[in-house]
Amino acid sequence: MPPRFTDMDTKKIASAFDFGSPILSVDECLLGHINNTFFVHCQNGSYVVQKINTVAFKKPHEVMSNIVRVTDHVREKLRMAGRDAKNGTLEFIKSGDRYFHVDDEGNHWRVCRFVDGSCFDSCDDPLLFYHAGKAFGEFTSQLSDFDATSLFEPIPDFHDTVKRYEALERAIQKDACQRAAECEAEIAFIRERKDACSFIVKGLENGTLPLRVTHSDTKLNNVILNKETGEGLCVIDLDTVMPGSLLCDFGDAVRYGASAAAEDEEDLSKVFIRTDMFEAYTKGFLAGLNGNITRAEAEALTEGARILTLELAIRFLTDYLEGDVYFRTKGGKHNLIRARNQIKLVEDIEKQYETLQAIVKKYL
Ligand code: GN1
Ligand code: MG
Repeated sequence: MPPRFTDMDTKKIASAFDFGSPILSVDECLLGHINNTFFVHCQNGSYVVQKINTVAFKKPHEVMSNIVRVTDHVREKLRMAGRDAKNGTLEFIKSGDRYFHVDDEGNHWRVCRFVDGSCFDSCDDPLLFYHAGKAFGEFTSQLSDFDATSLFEPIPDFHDTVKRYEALERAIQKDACQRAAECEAEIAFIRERKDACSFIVKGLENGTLPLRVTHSDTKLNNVILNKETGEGLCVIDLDTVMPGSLLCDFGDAVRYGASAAAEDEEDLSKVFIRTDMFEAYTKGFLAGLNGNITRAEAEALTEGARILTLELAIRFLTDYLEGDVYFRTKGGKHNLIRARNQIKLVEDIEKQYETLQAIVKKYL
């Protein structure tokens, strides 16, 4: 169980941030595997309060610097386009002269205004998934004139699949929890795909793939949709905004939202890519990008989906071997179940590769 928001926390937060009116109540948000998130309801409106996970994000000031710069840029773009700049991007509140507060126990807290809309952990409606894709595409497009190299890398080598692979090999060698024997089949599956791990990394290095500002965690539940129309309203969870490849943003979204099952579904017969959902996201993402995509990127979208799914399999398996130290789990074999699930999805993407490529081609 994640820690609850205590009365003490309420007092700390109320004295550190100016909410403009007293706190009436607090609810906990259970989505997300990294930070602890709470909804704080005040007389004048609601706020999202987060305790930043400083094990994952070792330099919170760099995370907040990225977020504030990027949201300012997006806000300006929305204003210029005559769109809803108030709800269209996150707005953080300062504590003194900083965008976070460190309490006496060393916890890092931050607060942003709550954006009212729908947030889904899963969906079966291609139109909603189209809108999610469009929102993430627009986000990339709005930042296409932002100097990606000026951003911090909040988690170094976050989507460096080669380094993720090497970390897995180290975890296998160390076998800190004597779990490697149980994972032989999964390890073999990943080892057979070692070469695929370098596709995006090399593309960025040799310039065949452009370096862009990426969101880097494009799960369906990281976008708020308009409650009435289903249209994209606000891209959230901006901790991992950093320089990278658009293929990671596309691939991560598809592996999560186009899968027929949740990321931790144990019954692998339920885990496969729904082609109608893949098509909806592709169409939306490309519409949102509005031409801000190169031929090389577009042709590699399916490969991006395969690699990101493989990367998550690698990360979940590494965490299982290391004793579940990174992702929040329900205990037991949760991370191994997630890794098996992602491996099944890689297999299915490989099986349906030609079909998925034909879908992408329809929209180019
Ligand atoms: C984490 O926090 P959340 O649930 O949005 C993780 C992502 C993974 C995802 C898997 C900072 O995202 O990279 O894809 O879990 N975020 C971080 O569900 O590691
Ligand atoms: Mg999230």
